[in-house]
Amino acid sequence: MQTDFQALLLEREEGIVTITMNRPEVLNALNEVMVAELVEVFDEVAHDESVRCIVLTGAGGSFGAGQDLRSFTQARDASESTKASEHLQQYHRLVYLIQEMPKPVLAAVRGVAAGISANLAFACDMRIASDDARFIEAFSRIGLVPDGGGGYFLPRLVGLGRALEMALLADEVNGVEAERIGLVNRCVPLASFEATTRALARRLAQGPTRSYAFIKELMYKSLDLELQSVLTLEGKLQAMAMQTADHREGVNAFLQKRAPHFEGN
Ligand code: LHQ
Repeated sequence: MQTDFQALLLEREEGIVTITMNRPEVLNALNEVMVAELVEVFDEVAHDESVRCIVLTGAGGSFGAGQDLRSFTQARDASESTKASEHLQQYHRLVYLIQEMPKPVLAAVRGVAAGISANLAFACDMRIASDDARFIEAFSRIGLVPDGGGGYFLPRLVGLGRALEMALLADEVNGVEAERIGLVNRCVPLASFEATTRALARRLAQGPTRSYAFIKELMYKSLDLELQSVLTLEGKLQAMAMQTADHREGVNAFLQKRAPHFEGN
């Protein structure tokens, strides 16, 4: 796996790949290079069976400040490839890659997560925040609509009322409040943020990875299906899960009164 990136740091350990957005001087705002590199890495880890959990985070005390407005404006003024649809295509690829990733993707958010950066966190499977986290659906501050899947994930995470409030007012939601309204799974003190993130990632990386992939497929597809189709899909996925070695290991471990050791297949 390539590790030499301009705008990302990549760390790989214990089946966990940590992707760190790394432009701290602009609070990890996303430019074209960073988005292209994110697409490349997410695409690569999707096919790497030795990777069993992905952590997305930011360098230097922030998660990300959204689209880099300076480089975006410069490119637009130079009328480079800035038709909104072209620009968004890369973000949409990224959202699909996260959704279709056959293993868990955990967003680890400390500091600010604004605009598209916040929405990328919302597209992940789980979110852990530090108590200094600040989520800002910043789009309406600059006369835009939530992009990068925000219009899909946000109302599904917090309900339509809170989603509309966050998008219309673009006020900050802090980590504690984010946990209270279900925007993040856990909010932890900054001092224990890294250790807690690591422990959760390790736990996910040691889980039954194929079952996790099936769970993701079931849950995400269910959002757009009626009951009958969900039950049909459930049957198909359960049949596949029952063929896995980790299913057999889980049952054996239970019967033998020991902890399971999942290999991810
Ligand atoms: C930045 C940025 C930034 C560049 C901080 N860009 N430099 C957009 C456009 C078109 C099509 C498609 O999609 C999108 C998607 C989006 O993401 S729209 C939303 C874009 N993001 C924003 O509107 C947020 C802009 N940033 C802010 O409002 C503040 O910086 C926040 C609230 C995030 C943080 O505030 P502070 O903690 O007070 O930090 P700061 O403002 O002092 O920022 C530190 C530095 O980072 C500063 O640079 P400087 O050279 O002055 O020290 C900022 O200019 C730079 N920076 N965000 N998005």
